[in-house]
Amino acid sequence: MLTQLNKRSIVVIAVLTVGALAPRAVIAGCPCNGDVNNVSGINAIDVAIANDCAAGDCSQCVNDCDVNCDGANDFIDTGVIACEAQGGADCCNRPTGACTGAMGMTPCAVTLVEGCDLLNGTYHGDATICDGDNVIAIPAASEWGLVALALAILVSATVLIRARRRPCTD
Ligand SMILES: [Ca+2]
Ligand SMILES: [Ca+2]
Repeated sequence: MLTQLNKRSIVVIAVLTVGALAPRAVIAGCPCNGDVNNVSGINAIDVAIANDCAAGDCSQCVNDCDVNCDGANDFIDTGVIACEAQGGADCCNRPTGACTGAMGMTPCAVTLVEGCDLLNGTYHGDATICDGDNVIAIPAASEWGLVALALAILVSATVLIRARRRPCTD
């Protein structure tokens, strides 16, 4: 029999594993419109406006500053606009990573490489995220798969062993 703690641990591990393995959702119908001030197409001013919004001041957003339609105004939107301003394609579905030292962003911010470069930050690679001000690397999906498989085998073995031992205990 699994204890409550074990059940909770398994649920947490499963959620983390599924989250890490799941591809970024493509939000149907999202216009991915980087022209957030609705003036002069998409340029560095839109980047600055979205950056301000991610930092808490969305007063200059005429169009929605949640450019990738994920429900959050963050530095990923800044990166999406920077990508579009530089003529990039499919910017709302590009990989993201941790960026440090970029103008107007938090000390460590998750964004697109285009946004990080445009704001003179250091991009740490697509498989990185921020833990507060620090950059951490996410294991590749294959590594997560192996971890999940190893945990599943361990849990199954534990359950089987306990089930066989139960009549002799208590
Ligand atoms: Ca504009
Ligand atoms: Ca967003």
